[in-house]
Amino acid sequence: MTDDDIILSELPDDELVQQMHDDLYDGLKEEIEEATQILLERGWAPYDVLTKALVEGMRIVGEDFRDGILFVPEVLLSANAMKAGMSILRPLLAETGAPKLGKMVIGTVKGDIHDIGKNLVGMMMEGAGFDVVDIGINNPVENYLQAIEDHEPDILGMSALLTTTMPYMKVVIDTLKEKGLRDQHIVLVGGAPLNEEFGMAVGADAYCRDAAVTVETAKDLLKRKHNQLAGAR
Ligand code: B1M
Repeated sequence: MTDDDIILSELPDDELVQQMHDDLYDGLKEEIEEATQILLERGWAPYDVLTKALVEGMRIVGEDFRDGILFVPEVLLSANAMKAGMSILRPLLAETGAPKLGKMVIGTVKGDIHDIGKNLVGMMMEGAGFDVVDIGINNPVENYLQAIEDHEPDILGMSALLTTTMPYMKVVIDTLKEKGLRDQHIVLVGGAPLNEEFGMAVGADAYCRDAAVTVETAKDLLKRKHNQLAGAR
């Protein structure tokens, strides 16, 4: 049977998810959209579609990119297919009647154009009840400063996927310190090459391994900040 013969809606869940991994690998945007819809119609939680089908598929793409089996043009197609699936899930994940917990500005640092992880963090934060201002990719420090001035966020989030761009997070944090702004914001950093030690070394409040951890960390640190402020009164 060729891929053309496969009727996605006839596959059982486990085979459909497997097929989604293959379709993501092959950058098949329309198939990813269709399969995402099918899983939702079958009652899958949006978060499960995101993590089990899309993120896991991208992990496999990442391995073969690393090993020189896939190249930039192919990975771009995979990324576009992933984004198409994510845009179906986004409104569902963001559906929450809860009062707003706080505001986050998030962006990928200068020199870096990876945005899937950042977008996912933004989606999950919205879903958890935060207002999210996404300033996009390749952000010099001036963009972060401008966004802070414009939006007065509780939290500043930075993403970096390259070992060459992650040090730029320190440039942003040091500039916030110089301007006396650092203590007014919780600074969270994330991205595949980072770790806890790096987060501490650049002066962030926390390193967040993934989107779910970002949500928990943001809630926790915000609560602590509110408690501190209440205690100081
Ligand atoms: Co790029 N790339 N890429 N790439 N790419 C990596 C990062 C790489 C690890 C692949 C590899 O193994 N070789 C490698 C970096 C190696 C290194 O620095 N050590 C790499 C490279 C080398 C490059 C180029 C230099 C390739 C080239 O041109 N020769 C180039 C750089 C371009 C640039 O930025 N200047 C490049 C380009 C690209 C594409 C454009 C083709 C595409 C990006 C498309 C897009 O984003 N719109 C791409 C992709 C897709 C990848 C991989 C395959 C997948 C990244 C991804 O989307 N993952 C990646 C391989 C990998 O990571 N293993 C790779 C899925 C996503 C859900 O996970 O982004 O980790 P992730 O996000 C997670 C967490 O990290 C965390 O939560 C997210 C959700 O759970 N998180 C945060 C992320 N940001 C956060 C922010 C927070 C909190 C948590 O704020 C609070």
